Amino acid sequence: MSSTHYRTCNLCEAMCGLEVEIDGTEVKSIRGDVADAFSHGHICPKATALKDLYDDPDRLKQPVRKVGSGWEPISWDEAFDLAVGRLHAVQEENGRGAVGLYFGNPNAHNFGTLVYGPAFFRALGTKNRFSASSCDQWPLMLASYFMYGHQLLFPVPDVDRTDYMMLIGANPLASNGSIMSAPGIKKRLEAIGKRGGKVVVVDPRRSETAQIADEHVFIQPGTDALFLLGMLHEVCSSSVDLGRLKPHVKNLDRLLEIAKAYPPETSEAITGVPAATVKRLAREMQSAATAVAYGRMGACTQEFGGLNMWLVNALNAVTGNLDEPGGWMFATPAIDSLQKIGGFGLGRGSYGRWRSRVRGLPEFGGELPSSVMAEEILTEGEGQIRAMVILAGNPILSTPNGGRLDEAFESLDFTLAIDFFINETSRHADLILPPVSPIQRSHYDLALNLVAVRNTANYSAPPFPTAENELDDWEILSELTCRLAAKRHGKLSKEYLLARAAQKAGPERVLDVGLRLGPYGKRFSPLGTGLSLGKLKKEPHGVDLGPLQSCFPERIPEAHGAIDLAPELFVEDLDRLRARFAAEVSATPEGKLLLIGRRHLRSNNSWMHNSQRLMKGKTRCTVMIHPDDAERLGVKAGDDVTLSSRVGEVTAPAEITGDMMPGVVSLPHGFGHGREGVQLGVATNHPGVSVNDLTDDQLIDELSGNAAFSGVPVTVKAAEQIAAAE
Ligand SMILES: Nc1nc2c(c(=O)[nH]1)N[C@H]1C(S)=C(S)[C@@H](COP(=O)(O)OP(=O)(O)OC[C@H]3O[C@@H](n4cnc5c(=O)[nH]c(N)nc54)[C@H](O)[C@@H]3O)O[C@H]1N2
Ligand SMILES: Nc1nc2c(c(=O)[nH]1)N[C@H]1C(S)=C(S)[C@@H](COP(=O)(O)OP(=O)(O)OC[C@H]3O[C@@H](n4cnc5c(=O)[nH]c(N)nc54)[C@H](O)[C@@H]3O)O[C@H]1N2
Ligand code: SF4
Ligand SMILES: [Mo]
Repeated sequence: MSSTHYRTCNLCEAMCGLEVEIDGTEVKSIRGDVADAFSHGHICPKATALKDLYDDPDRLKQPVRKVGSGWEPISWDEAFDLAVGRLHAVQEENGRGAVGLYFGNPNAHNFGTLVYGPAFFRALGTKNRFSASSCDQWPLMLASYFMYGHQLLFPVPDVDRTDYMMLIGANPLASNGSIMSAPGIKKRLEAIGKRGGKVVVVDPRRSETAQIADEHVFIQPGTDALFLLGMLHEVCSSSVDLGRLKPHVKNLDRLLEIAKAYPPETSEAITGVPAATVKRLAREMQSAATAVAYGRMGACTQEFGGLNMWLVNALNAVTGNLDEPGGWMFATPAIDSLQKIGGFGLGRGSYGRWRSRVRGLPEFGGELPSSVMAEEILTEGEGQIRAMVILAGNPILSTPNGGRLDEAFESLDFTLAIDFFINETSRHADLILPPVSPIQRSHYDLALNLVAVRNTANYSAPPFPTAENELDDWEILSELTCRLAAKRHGKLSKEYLLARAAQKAGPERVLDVGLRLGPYGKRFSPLGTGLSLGKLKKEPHGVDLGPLQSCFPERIPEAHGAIDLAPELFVEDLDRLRARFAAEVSATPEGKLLLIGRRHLRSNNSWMHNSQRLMKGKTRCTVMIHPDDAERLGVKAGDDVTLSSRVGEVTAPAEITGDMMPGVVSLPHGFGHGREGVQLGVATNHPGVSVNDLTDDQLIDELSGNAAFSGVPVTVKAAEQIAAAE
């Protein structure tokens, strides 16, 4: 007999409510939950692929150990002993830093790993920690850390109430929004126009979002900082309105001084955005009743990502839109990770407490940039990484210069992957520990509610009990932590006993305490209206907690003081910007085109390509190129073109489109499944090539250490011509 189960989709940031038909342990169907407090029935095609993921015959259900060139299933007990034995041995011999750790994107959608990850990291005690964040939103977090005093004070565009929204380097129609959890974003953006407002997209490609916007502005990849300085110049030279936050900011004078130096006329030849357009956009933003400039992936993952994120924040502040309805706001989640509860709570962040061994790049928030991973593995000497733990990540396809990382992983003494697939990265592992499929576990969005456009709370219970032999990520992590503690300190040690006690408590306990003590919690309404886990369990469609609320200055950590409109570190980075564009009128080196990426609604980074339902149709791993460039290079639609960069070369079919800015080519990330040893039946039939075999580990935003995926100079040639010449 089938039953209906309600849960939140874990695949992207939109947190859509799902209605899942279950029969025993069989998933029959997945639809949008029209009663969901946040998504009201919206879903995208990926939601139904959660069933494919659950049913996937390639998904591992038991630990496997590498034997020769194959794999052998082993018991959990053996697997845990093997993992802990090897990690401990490597660290005993070479020091704690000899084990590196990479934390991938799906962890942001998994409260079990968010709760149990930190104890495992502490137990490993390595300073060689990496994550997908340094290939993503580090610049934004760095700006929040230095401007507002907390790396997790993520500003969110108040899309539902704004009159004017400028999207810089974001394509929510494909991504469904990022650092902007907003299910049904298309409707939300369209509603801005319907209430008399305007949407502007600044992007080197006329993206899906640009196509529904009121205006699209082409920009040369990697030059957004100059565009934003031009905007700031225009706004600041007429009037600055800090509104009620005026007494709580510092360094406004410094910001004004900087803005003065960048009239848009001085940068139009570099950015490709005419000065007259910048002036008009600045006037529009300034005169709109409410407005927000929102910068995301495309603006973060470039050489000046840090500057961009500072300038976006500053622009919102000087137009009076910081922390105001319709502007650049902050969520107040039901479990507030910023809140200190009895001394616990996530730290404000840190910067530069240590540096990477080889390149000397600073730590941020306890992590080093993923771009240094390969060199830290390959460069011999004291402190070299000899073993890696990969937790829900696929860095071979998702970090720059994946080819070099491939080589690096080959050289390791031991690799542990916590993943349910044998993919491009985990094929290097000596041992893979597979968690249950996401649809099988309980779910609460601990991280994404911090970046949502509306405050809601929703808990999903597991749809059916998991089988005896199946473990969730948090169980894997906590068992590793316990056994590591036992090995190092013995079974009577404080470390071991605490780890066992934490394991016994389970992550739901943390949810309950977090909800009760949170801003809508039971402790504020003892008569029972406040939130607790028990209360949320009775609300399968979640609860609505209302629109975003202004929260400054209260939410700024006391230790930080005022909002810093021009932090020193960022101001100093302007020298690098000046030097970079001093000699060049064009951002593009002679004879090259600039490479950017793109997302597709039916992809999810590198790991949902094993669903037939999502992969059917035309090949998506194409090189988008402007007709003028194609003609000049003698490339016709569908021809194979070869792109080469400093680090590598890939060949993919051309897709000629006037949606590209001339001089710019685009290739999506997350493909490249043709590597030997990948065991993904569907994905390997649609292998594509990896854009990160072209992106460069040496090309980073030097301020934040974030990878610079946008604006990589590449040579483009028709593959046929290369073959003929050889
Ligand atoms: N060129 C270029 N590169 C990019 C980007 C780009 O736009 N362009 N985008 C970047 C961004 S924004 C990101 S976030 C990163 C993503 O980078 P990663 O996080 O490294 O990569 P994913 O593709 O998300 O891979 C996730 C892995 O986790 C596994 N997995 C999925 N769910 C679970 C789970 O519940 N538990 C466990 N244990 N494993 C799970 C999957 O099988 C897969 O192996 O890529 C970055 N790389
Ligand atoms: N379907 C799907 N959804 C996803 C993901 C996925 O892989 N597939 N990944 C998820 C993840 S991890 C993330 S972080 C989010 C990201 O979500 P978004 O931040 O919306 O990122 P993208 O969709 O990559 O859009 C980035 C845009 O920036 C543009 N761009 C590139 N370079 C530049 C530049 O130099 N300047 C400017 N102004 N624009 C530039 C690109 O053309 C592109 O349109 O999406 C999430 N959602
Ligand atoms: S938009 Fe995102 S959260 Fe919603 S159904 Fe699609 S993948 Fe899931
Ligand atoms: Mo991301």
